[in-house]
Amino acid sequence: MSPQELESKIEQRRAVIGVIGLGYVGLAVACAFAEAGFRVAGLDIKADRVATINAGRCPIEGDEPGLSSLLARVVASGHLRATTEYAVLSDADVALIAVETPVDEHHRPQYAALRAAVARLGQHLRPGMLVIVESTLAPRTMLDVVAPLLESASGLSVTREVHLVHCPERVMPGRLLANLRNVSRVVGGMTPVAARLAVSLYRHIVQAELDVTDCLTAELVKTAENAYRDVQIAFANEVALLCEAVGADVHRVRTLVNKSPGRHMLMPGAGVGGHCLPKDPWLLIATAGDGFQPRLIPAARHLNDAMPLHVVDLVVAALGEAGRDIAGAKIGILGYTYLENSDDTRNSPSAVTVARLRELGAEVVVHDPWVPDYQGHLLERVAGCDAAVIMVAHQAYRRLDLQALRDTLRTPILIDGRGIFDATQVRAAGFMYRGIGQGAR
Ligand code: SAJ
Repeated sequence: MSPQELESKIEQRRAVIGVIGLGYVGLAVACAFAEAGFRVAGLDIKADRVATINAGRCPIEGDEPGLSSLLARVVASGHLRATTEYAVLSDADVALIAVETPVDEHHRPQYAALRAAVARLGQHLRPGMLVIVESTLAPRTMLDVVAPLLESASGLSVTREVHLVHCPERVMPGRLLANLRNVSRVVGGMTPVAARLAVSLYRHIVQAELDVTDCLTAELVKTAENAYRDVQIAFANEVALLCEAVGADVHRVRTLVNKSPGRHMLMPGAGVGGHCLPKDPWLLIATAGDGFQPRLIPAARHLNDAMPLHVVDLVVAALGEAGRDIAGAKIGILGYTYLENSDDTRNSPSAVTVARLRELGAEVVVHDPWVPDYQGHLLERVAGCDAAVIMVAHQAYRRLDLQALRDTLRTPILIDGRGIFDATQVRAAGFMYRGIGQGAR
């Protein structure tokens, strides 16, 4: 199939698209292309996930506006079918890879899923196909891992016989379809023709800009945009720790800093969780090699990862002032998701705080209105606790009845990990109050 033939198949929506990996990224993009009128074969190794999708049900938990109804529609219309069989790719004109690319405990990229997907795709690759990798990749992964593996598995050249592109996803839990449609995308082509074909494809589902570049630049943009945010948050956290040390209120400082032109200091907090920020900075610097030793980006990661433990320090100090030891104390953790008003618990900072408190001998109860295991009546859950610790800025916690909370605790300590309370008001309600970045007593 020539590029011209593929381009006209794409233009006329006759191109058959295979999407490998039906997680929150792959499933959303599979549904979007199906909605645009393409025939889409979704591929996943999890047979139960495949069965759920073919039954027209969405396997993604949480509140994803429009996704469940869209999935039901495109499955009913026959535009989307899921399978575990890679053989369906033999009929595909486009193959899109959206599998996980985690890092291990040493922060090194784990490409087992990516390698498996590329190798199995290679066995069904035909000349003229367009292959797009949406997974987030360390710089040079397309050149050093994906391209060689695809060529050896297929016997085809990724510069002359097939078209290879890296188009990193920019979705966000809770806004999967909205981001997919409205956020600009970087289209990194192994060749200009590949990039042009990918642009003609994405034009069917993306209303925002499609910025054409090369694969390496696309890898750097995605990982750098998240490392950038992680460093910004780490800066806010370091200023918060400084404010505690010198007896100031970081929220007042931040408000006034942000009145200075061009300043946008982010919020200090109890930690940085989720599927992007804890991982992408490590991917960004993973292939730096000996010629370059990153300092700022790892330091920011370590600083942010220390914040859930800093919350424990605040709890221990407050208990000490109240004459209680952490061992044998009962601590109520409010919030277990990684983000406010979300049900997503991936890389939850609260998990780190809870583990450490238990290591120190505390009994810990967890409440979170968005997590089935931790739902329930808040005041009942934290009754008899020696401290209530705000780990997530859920709307439900902003409306807390402080007097009722004070009456149900055994020791009236409130630790504010997300700056959602006014220290003066909390103290007026009879609490001992400690907040991240709030050194003023
Ligand atoms: N956080 C802070 N302080 C802040 C902002 C966030 O401590 O000022 C914490 C949050 O509590 C959370 C973590 O950082 O634990 C991540 O929060 P996030 O708002 O960055 O949300 P994410 O992880 O879903 O980030 C996504 C990313 N989007 C993609 O990867 C496509 C990120 O690039 C976006 O910048 C971010 O959404 C966004 O702007 O909403």
